[in-house]
Amino acid sequence: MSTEIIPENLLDDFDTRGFVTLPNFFTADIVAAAQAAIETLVDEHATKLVAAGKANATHADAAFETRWYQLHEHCLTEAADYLRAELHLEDLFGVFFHPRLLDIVETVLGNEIRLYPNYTVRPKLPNHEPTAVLWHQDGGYTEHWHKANNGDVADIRMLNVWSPLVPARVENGCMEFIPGSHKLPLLPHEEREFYLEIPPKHIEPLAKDAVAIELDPGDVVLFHNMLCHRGLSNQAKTIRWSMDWRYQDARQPTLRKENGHLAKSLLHPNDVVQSASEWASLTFG
Ligand SMILES: O=C(O)CCC(=O)C(=O)O
Repeated sequence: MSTEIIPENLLDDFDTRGFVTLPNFFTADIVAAAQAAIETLVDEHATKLVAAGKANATHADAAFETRWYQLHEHCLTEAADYLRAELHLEDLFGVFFHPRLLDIVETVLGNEIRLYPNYTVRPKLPNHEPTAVLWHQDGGYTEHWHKANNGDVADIRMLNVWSPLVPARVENGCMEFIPGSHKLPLLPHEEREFYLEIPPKHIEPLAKDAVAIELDPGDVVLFHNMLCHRGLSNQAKTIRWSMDWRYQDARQPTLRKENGHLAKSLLHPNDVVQSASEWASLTFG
């Protein structure tokens, strides 16, 4: 593997702060393909909503940034907060299995890499509590929902990736990170109506150092599984579409019932997802 493709100081920054941003990482054609893939899903969804009498039109000419809201205007409580099982689309292969991204992931995780069974597209609606993600460490979810124990979670070697499909700013609900918080053990997570949350007494002393991660389509941020982070609420009038996914050292258990999909491997090269059509033939899990 050539080292010149690895941004300078990536490993140092990642180790110190728990995250690193890669501006302009995906080329315009990869971003356009991902947006088109999501538009196809929105189209299918629109047809179903109209057929069910929940939307009065498919709003086919509406902009990507507004259509999801227009479709759900009369059934907001039914709007999906995220899309997961739907993401086995040929046009998303270039994102999840991006060779240069996987080379960078390899420098952190080693050469056995799985796409972890938690890959998501989020349409964050304006002023919509179910899509404002509260302070958490990803490990908190694995422990709480998947009954892993705290120690197992802390040992998981995972790299999270987040990339917007529209410009993400504080106003429309970008991510916020607490630099260095990945070095903490797993903090308590309490169940709220829509998400888990690190309770105020644990997070408030840390949150004064939080930084907003404002990114444009094509930009990518890599962050540690134990980093304290949240997705702000969307105060704008348009939808904040984004993607988040994770890679894990494939030699470890996922601590979930799903096994994910192999992205890179010297030990089992034949089990690596090879092509867009193979990705589209697989299912979430
Ligand atoms: O996109 C968001 O608002 C939250 C995403 C998140 O918490 C994550 O990727 O772990």
